[in-house]
Amino acid sequence: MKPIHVLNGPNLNRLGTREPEIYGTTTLAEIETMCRRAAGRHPLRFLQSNAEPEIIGWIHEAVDEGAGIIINAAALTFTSLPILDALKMFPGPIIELHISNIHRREPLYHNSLVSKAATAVIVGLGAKGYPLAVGAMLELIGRQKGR
Ligand code: DHK
Repeated sequence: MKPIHVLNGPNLNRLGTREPEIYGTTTLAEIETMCRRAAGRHPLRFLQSNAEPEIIGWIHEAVDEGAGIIINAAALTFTSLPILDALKMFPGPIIELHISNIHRREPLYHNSLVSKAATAVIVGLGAKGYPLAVGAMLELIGRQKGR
């Protein structure tokens, strides 16, 4: 079974203490546990980096061997054309995810480049958005397989 890639961008390794009024107090390790529980027996790669090139490398890895991508590119969502270009190479479903509702925040956070390649977008559900995205991804790849 091809894995689902869950990719996390800059500063998300600080979840738990980072601006809890916006991002809550759930840590990234706890989010990983929630994702693995939601994935059940389906293989899952759960990764975080503060470095754009590393995230691009993982998208390329998913292009070669992944079933689906769930991506919270954090601030790179609004700035990174290289990440958008990499996502455009991915043949499977892509779910863009944000813990906060970016559309209700400062205009800085309104124009997502990732959305231009995403199949679907989840925002504002807090850490719970992650296991929900995994459940949705299992359906999307199941549907894709069943086609
Ligand atoms: C996380 C970040 O780090 C911000 O730069 C985003 C996103 C929002 C989130 O809500 O998960 O814009």
